[in-house]
Amino acid sequence: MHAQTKLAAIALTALAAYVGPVVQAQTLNHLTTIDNTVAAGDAKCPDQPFYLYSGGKKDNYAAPADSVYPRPELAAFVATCPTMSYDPKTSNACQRDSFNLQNTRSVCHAIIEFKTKFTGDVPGNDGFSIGHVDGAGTFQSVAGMSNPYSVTTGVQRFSLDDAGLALLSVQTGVNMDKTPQDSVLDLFAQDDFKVDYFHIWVWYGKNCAETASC
Ligand SMILES: [Ca+2]
Ligand SMILES: [Ca+2]
Ligand SMILES: [Ca+2]
Repeated sequence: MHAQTKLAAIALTALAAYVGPVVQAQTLNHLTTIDNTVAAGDAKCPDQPFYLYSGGKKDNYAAPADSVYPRPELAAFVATCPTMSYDPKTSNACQRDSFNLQNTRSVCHAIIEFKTKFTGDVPGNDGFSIGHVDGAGTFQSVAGMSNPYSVTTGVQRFSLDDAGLALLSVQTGVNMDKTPQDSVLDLFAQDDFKVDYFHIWVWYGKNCAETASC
């Protein structure tokens, strides 16, 4: 093949390979890339071990699907949207999973990590949130983002900012008002992507009975 023609063919092949969702802006809510390593959490909270809560296996979306375990309140949230497991290609479905947290502590530091990829029909209107569905059925947001797949199809890792840590502390009983059954972190995401796994590392701190700063 003539050299110039060959270059044009390579360019066309590259263009054809890049057929995916239009890149959408990702807006972070109480998330930051600062201090998003375990070493940073250990340094911020030197007297505390971390707890790692996990949903799904880190298996690059491999079959079989990895189970989700949403509690009833989360399963009922936007019940018209079908719940998806971790891993399968998904369109117009919702990711729901619940994690039982400690219930008499503040949060000193927290990191989330997940892997996701766009697989559905309409990009640009999707979201990924962690929080808590309260007794009235309202999702009390702690942190999250729009268009979770838009920056990379690889692993993403963030830490919670100070406001996010304060919101998570409320869910983990800093005010000494949470029962174990209600100290749960809910993950809710929708609706055109697949998720390989979700991890959250939490370093706990003191509660209002132990500190004068509450
Ligand atoms: Ca799997
Ligand atoms: Ca969508
Ligand atoms: Ca997986």
